[in-house]
Amino acid sequence: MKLLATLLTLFFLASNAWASAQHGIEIHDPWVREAPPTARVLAAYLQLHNHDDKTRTLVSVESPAFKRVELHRSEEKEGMATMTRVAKIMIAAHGKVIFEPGSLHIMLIDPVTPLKAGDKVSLTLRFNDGSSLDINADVRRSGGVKDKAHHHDPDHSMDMQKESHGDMKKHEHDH
Ligand SMILES: [Cu+2]
Repeated sequence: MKLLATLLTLFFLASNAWASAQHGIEIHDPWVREAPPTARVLAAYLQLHNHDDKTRTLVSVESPAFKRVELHRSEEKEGMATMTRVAKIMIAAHGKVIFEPGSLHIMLIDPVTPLKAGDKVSLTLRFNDGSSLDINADVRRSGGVKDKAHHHDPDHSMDMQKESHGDMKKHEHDH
């Protein structure tokens, strides 16, 4: 049983997914968007899967790499991108919640040291039942998803174009 647990851990680490048998929560593909070294705020994204028969509620996230961490949702209101703080996030039984650019994100405030692509950020996800889950998020340039909330960086839109080219090529190969 212990060996199985070790093998499962290795599997999840290799596929960049984290699971907690304790409460049936699985985290997929956590990543932090790289920002200029002077940035005071970064955003983390991930997918939360709930394999349990009960709703799970994420109440907070902590990281030793940041002074403060908040749960946020980006929205477009009357053509303006806004961010609202979210107190908790419910993950329905056998449901999933996706944190992605332009929508839900984990707001990482005041980095202890500047982070760059390739670095790892450890995050602790806390749930309302007192349980928690430790994960590592990769710092990356972009997730390839269009981000309406942080669209003011001209260099960044060039990255987006490069990425969508890459995706198109991949699709051609698939056919
Ligand atoms: Cu935010």
